[in-house]
Amino acid sequence: MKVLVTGGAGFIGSNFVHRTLETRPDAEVTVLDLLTYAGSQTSLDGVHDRIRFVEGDVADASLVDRLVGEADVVVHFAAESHNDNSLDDPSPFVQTNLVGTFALLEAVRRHGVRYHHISTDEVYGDLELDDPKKFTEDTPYNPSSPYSASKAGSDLLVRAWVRSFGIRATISNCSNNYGPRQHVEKFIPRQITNVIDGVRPKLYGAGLNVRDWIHVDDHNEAVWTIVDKGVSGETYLIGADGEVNNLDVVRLILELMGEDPDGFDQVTDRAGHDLRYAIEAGRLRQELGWTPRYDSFRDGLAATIEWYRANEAWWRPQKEATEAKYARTQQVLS
Ligand code: NAD
Ligand code: TDX
Repeated sequence: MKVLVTGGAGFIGSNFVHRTLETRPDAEVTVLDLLTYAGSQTSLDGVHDRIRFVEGDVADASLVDRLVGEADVVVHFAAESHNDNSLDDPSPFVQTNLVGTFALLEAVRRHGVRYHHISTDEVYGDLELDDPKKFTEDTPYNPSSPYSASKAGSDLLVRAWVRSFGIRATISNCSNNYGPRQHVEKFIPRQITNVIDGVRPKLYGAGLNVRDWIHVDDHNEAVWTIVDKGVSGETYLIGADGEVNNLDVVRLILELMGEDPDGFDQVTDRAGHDLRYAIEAGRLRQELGWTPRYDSFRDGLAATIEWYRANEAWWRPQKEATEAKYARTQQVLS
């Protein structure tokens, strides 16, 4: 099976490539990645000689047309992915997430290739802390940030191309991922690498916001389950019942790293900060038989900390510029 993986040099995409090569000996992988600030060739160390790597833009229609024409299936991870960046400059989010998805859909339509669209639970907006309901496939779209609006728009393009043009496509909306090779701009790697550097973790506001954490390998296993067994035109939510608030995550990181659990700073909150995400993944579990393998967030987080300790050469080049950018907008409050 010839698999075109867009964004395969990023966090989730690179883990998808590693896992695919480990578990699917028949897969021939092509990665299409623009190598933005978020993409790194070193995330594919160990597999360079087993894949084809194409440096390029998912919004480049002629390049995309050629690569899609050579594939059996497209798994589209490439995106601008960070909410804070989308508040600073939304422009690349519209270009990559909307125009890029449009280019892929047109190529998929021309070539009749199977397409899987990677999306996020953020398209559904946020929940109150005490809301007994979680997001389901039927929850109305209500995105908050330029990032989540651009992802929501890209999902709607996919749905329209299924209905209007009959393309063979599925969509998955997953909750917050953690694990190896995640950029240090994101919450968990930022705090781990801060602690390694002797810097106090930075919590937005009071830290009561809840995220529904899932290990990246569980996400990627779910993606393969949907590619193999999903019904075209359907959306599947991916989540592993991992709700934790940010304050508890920071305290756990500090504890696991042998520091005082109260040794963090509260900093300026994110504008429009979503309060809570929570996924009901019943369709994926019952209809397609997927179950997550990582059942302990504490153990998964401890392994992730070990990965960052052992792979400083991977993250060190990103760290200074990332913190300099945050320093322009975030002040320590207490
Ligand atoms: P990431 O920022 O780590 O990686 C994105 C990758 O896409 C990078 O390698 C980057 O170089 C590449 N890219 C960016 N613009 C491109 C373009 N125009 N053309 C080609 N390549 C381009 O992102 P991630 O966290 O791995 O997220 C991957 C996907 O999963 C995204 O679609 C995101 O919306 C979705 N998602 C992420 C999470 C999460 O917790 N990180 C959760 C749910 C869904
Ligand atoms: O330094 C920080 N301190 C902090 O308290 C950072 C970077 C974040 N936070 C908070 C904001 C969020 O409540 O932690 C939470 C997680 O933040 P992010 O890692 O930026 O993730 P989030 O905004 O929840 O979005 C993530 O999950 C959904 C991914 O970045 C998206 O790509 C995905 O769609």
